[in-house]
Amino acid sequence: MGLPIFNILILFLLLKFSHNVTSDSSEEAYALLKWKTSLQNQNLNSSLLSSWTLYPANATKISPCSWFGISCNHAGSRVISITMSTLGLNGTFHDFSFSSFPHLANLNLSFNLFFGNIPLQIGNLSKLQYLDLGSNQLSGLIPPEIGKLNQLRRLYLDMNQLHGTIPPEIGQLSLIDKLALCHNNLHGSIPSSLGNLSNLAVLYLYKNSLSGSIPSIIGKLKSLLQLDLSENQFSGSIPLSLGNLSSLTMMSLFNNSLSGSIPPILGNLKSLSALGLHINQLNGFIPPSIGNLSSLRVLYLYNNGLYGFVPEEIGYLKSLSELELCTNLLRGVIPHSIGKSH
Ligand SMILES: *[C@@H]1O[C@H](CO)[C@@H](O)[C@H](O)[C@H]1NC(C)=O
Ligand SMILES: *[C@@H]1O[C@H](CO)[C@@H](O)[C@H](O)[C@H]1NC(C)=O
Ligand SMILES: *[C@@H]1O[C@H](CO)[C@@H](O)[C@H](O)[C@H]1NC(C)=O
Ligand SMILES: *[C@@H]1O[C@H](CO)[C@@H](O)[C@H](O)[C@H]1NC(C)=O
Ligand SMILES: *[C@@H]1O[C@H](CO)[C@@H](O)[C@H](O)[C@H]1NC(C)=O
Ligand SMILES: *[C@@H]1O[C@H](CO)[C@@H](O)[C@H](O)[C@H]1NC(C)=O
Ligand SMILES: *[C@@H]1O[C@H](CO)[C@@H](O)[C@H](O)[C@H]1NC(C)=O
Ligand SMILES: CC(=O)N[C@H]1CO[C@H](CO)[C@@H](O)[C@@H]1O
Ligand SMILES: CC(=O)N[C@H]1CO[C@H](CO)[C@@H](O)[C@@H]1O
Repeated sequence: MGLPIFNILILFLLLKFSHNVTSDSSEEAYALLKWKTSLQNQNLNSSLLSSWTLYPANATKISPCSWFGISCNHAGSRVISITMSTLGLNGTFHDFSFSSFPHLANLNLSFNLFFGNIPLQIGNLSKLQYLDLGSNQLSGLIPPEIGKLNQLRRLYLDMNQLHGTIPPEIGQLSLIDKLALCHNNLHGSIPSSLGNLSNLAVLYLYKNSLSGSIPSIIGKLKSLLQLDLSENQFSGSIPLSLGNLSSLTMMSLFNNSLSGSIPPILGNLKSLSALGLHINQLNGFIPPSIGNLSSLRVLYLYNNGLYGFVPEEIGYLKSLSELELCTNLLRGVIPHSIGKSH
């Protein structure tokens, strides 16, 4: 006689459990559909977004988990990834309900036609690890709320029309390893808080209107492999602290207004394979320690005010395949040994 009650209890628990599961991912489904209707040009790749519908033929519950570009956790209860690159999608984030996706780890909408601002509600995606809004037509400021995304590992906002300054709050993203804000209209200086990003391997800030001197705190980023600050308006001298970036494989500082001489300590960067200091106002001698950069393949120093003799140590660079020194005040002959490196 106790058995039916037991069954009813099980049934009740099952219903309650499945009700919870359904309501989580169905909220996400409704949020995605609301956003979908706001997207212009949605017919461009219509066959792909046509899976975004409440009642697909074989559906047993309302869930976005089988929709194009959407991935869920194992339980199928929560959206963890939205990946819709290169779909020609034109729209804004105005109708994107950021607070509906508390488990989202990956949001990749790169190479589309999204425009308008990045809403400050983006800070509500508290589980986000990968955020790629690169190669769109976004404008406005980078919201400081991005600093709340403390699980973030990659932040790509490159190739947009973002303006304003780099929010110091980005320095709170302690897990980040790739930061690309390049090819926007950002101005102001590099916030010193970026020196806190101890896991940073890639820092791309090129093609903006950033100014001021390169903060010496960049030399604290011991994990850095690639540093590209080219095509900005940085001035002042190259900080000596950059000589501490012993893992660096690429340093590109070209087309700025850097002055002073090339610090001999850059000869410490044993992993460096590309060094671009061209199109600046650097003067002084080329330091012979450059000959210590045994991994160097590309060395561009052209279009500066460098003078003196080209050091014969450059001839020691066995891997060097591209060397551009023209438009300087250099004297003497290119060391004979250089021919051997070609
Ligand atoms: C529904 O069917 C399609 C193919 O017809 C399949 O790819 C998809 O995984 C199915 N969805 C579910 C929830 O079974
Ligand atoms: C995107 O949509 C907006 C608003 O409808 C429109 O003004 C703009 O021209 C569209 N962009 C492209 C590249 O089609
Ligand atoms: C986003 O997707 C594009 C295209 O698939 C890919 O190249 C890029 O690495 C992705 N971004 C991130 C942060 O994973
Ligand atoms: C981050 O950097 C700022 C500025 O350099 C500094 O004041 C702050 O104490 C740092 N925070 C952490 C957590 O290291
Ligand atoms: C240098 O940067 C300026 C913008 O700051 C740009 O107009 C110019 O074309 C760049 N020059 C080269 C040679 O890349
Ligand atoms: C760079 O390293 C030297 C020791 O090699 C240290 O004295 C100096 O403070 C470091 N500079 C920075 C900015 O970390
Ligand atoms: C670096 O280069 C300088 C000048 O060529 C040389 O005197 C010095 O010994 C080199 N240092 C190392 C660590 O190789
Ligand atoms: C996956 C796919 O088919 N993407 C296409 C969507 O539309 C844009 C613009 O027409 C194309 O460039 C993509 O290749
Ligand atoms: C639900 C939730 O966390 N909402 C927050 C989203 O972000 C805005 C702006 O930071 C906050 O004001 C909300 O409280």
